[in-house]
Amino acid sequence: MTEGKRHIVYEKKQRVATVILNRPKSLNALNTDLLTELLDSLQDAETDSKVQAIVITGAGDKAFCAGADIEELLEKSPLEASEWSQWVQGILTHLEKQKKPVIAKINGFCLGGGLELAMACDFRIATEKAIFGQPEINLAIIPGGGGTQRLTRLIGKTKAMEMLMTGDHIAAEEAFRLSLVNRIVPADELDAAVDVFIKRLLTKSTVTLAIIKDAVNRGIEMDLEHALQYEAKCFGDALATEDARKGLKAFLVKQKSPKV
Ligand code: CO8
Repeated sequence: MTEGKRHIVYEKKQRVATVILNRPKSLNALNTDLLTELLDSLQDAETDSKVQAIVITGAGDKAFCAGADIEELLEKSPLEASEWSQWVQGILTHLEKQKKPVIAKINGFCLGGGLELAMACDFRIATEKAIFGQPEINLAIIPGGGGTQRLTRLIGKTKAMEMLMTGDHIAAEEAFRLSLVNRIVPADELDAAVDVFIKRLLTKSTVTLAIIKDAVNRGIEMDLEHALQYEAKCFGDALATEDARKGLKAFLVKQKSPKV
């Protein structure tokens, strides 16, 4: 399943596709080849109907991802940098729009482009030792993979501005307090914690999960009036599904919903 891939390990097991960023010697830094392979893996996971959830993680025990590959960045002209930023943003937006739930399993440093990647996922589950940050300012550059925007939306302007302008790292506990991550667990419990979380999701209606995801992600970009209208449309879409018919009827005869 990883044929032709040098910087990504891609596996599919029991309805879950796992994408491992695999450049541990560079703390899984994101270069163009890795990002191309990431996109390719995501497209496969999206189109494979057997896959119902996606996990993204980093190889080794030191880093999820330490950001964009700094060596590669230095080679770019300003125009190339801007075009590359748009290309990366496109991949991360593609990831965010995946219908299937995506979990970032964060096993260490989660910095710069690495945090941008994690923020495009639906959930972030991290070890207690994980470290987060947007340190680009310390290189006199800025995040170009959506960091200035997604971080602000996730944790609010006050703390986002502080993280972006100081470049300071924050510990996992602080990331949890800021709602940047969903769970923090001891390192040796990370695999189990992600498995338990995914198993919960897999008991739910796949089509309804996709509708919730779309309603949240689109609604957050609208004013409340339009967002509520959109929610009402999604509510109708959900009710029209076979799963909703089964779920509602099951309740009335005091049975569990088929997938619960
Ligand atoms: N790019 C390239 N190589 C890296 C990177 C990186 N981002 N991070 C670490 N490495 C390499 C180091 O050069 C080192 O290589 P070598 O062994 O050959 O010297 C190896 O990984 C191990 O790193 P360290 O020796 O530095 O390990 P430490 O434990 O001492 O430090 C740190 C770990 C704190 C994570 C440190 O490596 C560090 O600060 N790394 C850079 C973090 C950073 O600044 N990230 C932001 C990069 S810019 C960016 O992400 C912009 C995003 C723009 C677009 C979005 C793309 C998706």
